[in-house]
Amino acid sequence: MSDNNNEEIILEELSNEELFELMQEDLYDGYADEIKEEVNEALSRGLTPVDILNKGLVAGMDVVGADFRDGILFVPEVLMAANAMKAGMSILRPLLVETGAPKLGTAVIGTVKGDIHDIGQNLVSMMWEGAGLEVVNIGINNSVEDYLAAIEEHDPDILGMSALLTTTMPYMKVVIDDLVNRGIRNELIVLVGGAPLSDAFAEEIGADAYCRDAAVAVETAKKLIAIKQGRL
Ligand code: B1M
Repeated sequence: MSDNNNEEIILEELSNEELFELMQEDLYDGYADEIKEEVNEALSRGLTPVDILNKGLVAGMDVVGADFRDGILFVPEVLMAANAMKAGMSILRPLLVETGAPKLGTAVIGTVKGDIHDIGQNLVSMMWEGAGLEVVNIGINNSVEDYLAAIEEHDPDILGMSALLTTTMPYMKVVIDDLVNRGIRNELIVLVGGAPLSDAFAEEIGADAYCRDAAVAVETAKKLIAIKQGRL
């Protein structure tokens, strides 16, 4: 989709399906400004933030991921797509987090050492905030010491860790083993996520659960906090 083509498109005239398709194409092309306009148009039609996220932005990023894997796209293009994704998420964020849900507890979340992918964990942070968790997002490339410092400072109910690379996911076990050695593992609910993980991996490293996506992260957090607080 070129800028010229975009100028000819009147967003208001598109069907919802066509609008989602345009969002996917513009995300692929890394057009942050266009993505913002399209997200705003979708919102003005009463489409829900979750639908806009999943049917527009995440669906576009899935295509980016496949073409990156197949050598059709390279890091600079993927970075532009990631920027466009963040531009769209910045509009949706306040809508996703301000649901007035009662406070559930506190969570610390961060991507593990060696890994700079943060879109997924930012999304989980937003959805957790929307569900009533106070979320401390410590960003990317976190060492054991970074996680420990955040745990000490914020005393969370949940520790969330994200990894998108097969080479960085083993670091989650390094963090959990350290928590065990310090005798604080059982004070925390440890949830892990990221595309290359699985339920079996989470069990193997001693996490409480693997969360396939942000919606599962919300359900799992609510359930395990209720158990921790003796409500289930
Ligand atoms: Co990278 N990258 N990347 N990348 N990148 C992947 C992950 C890859 C699968 C692409 C591919 O080959 N198809 C591949 C990994 C292969 C592997 O390990 N098996 C890969 C690679 C190889 C690399 C580099 C090594 C490339 C290179 O330099 N040669 C490099 C590594 C850098 C590093 O981390 N050290 C690299 C770099 C990058 C960019 C910087 C260009 C950019 C990241 C920008 C950013 O995040 N700010 C990038 C991107 C964007 C991707 C893809 C295309 C998209 C990731 C994404 O944002 N998805 C990705 C391909 C893919 O995943 N299909 C790819 C959208 C997001 C909403 O989904 O992150 O899965 P996701 O999050 C989901 C769930 O997984 C879950 O909930 C989220 C929302 O539903 N979840 C959690 C995630 N974290 C959670 C934590 C929780 C709970 C749930 O805690 C409780």
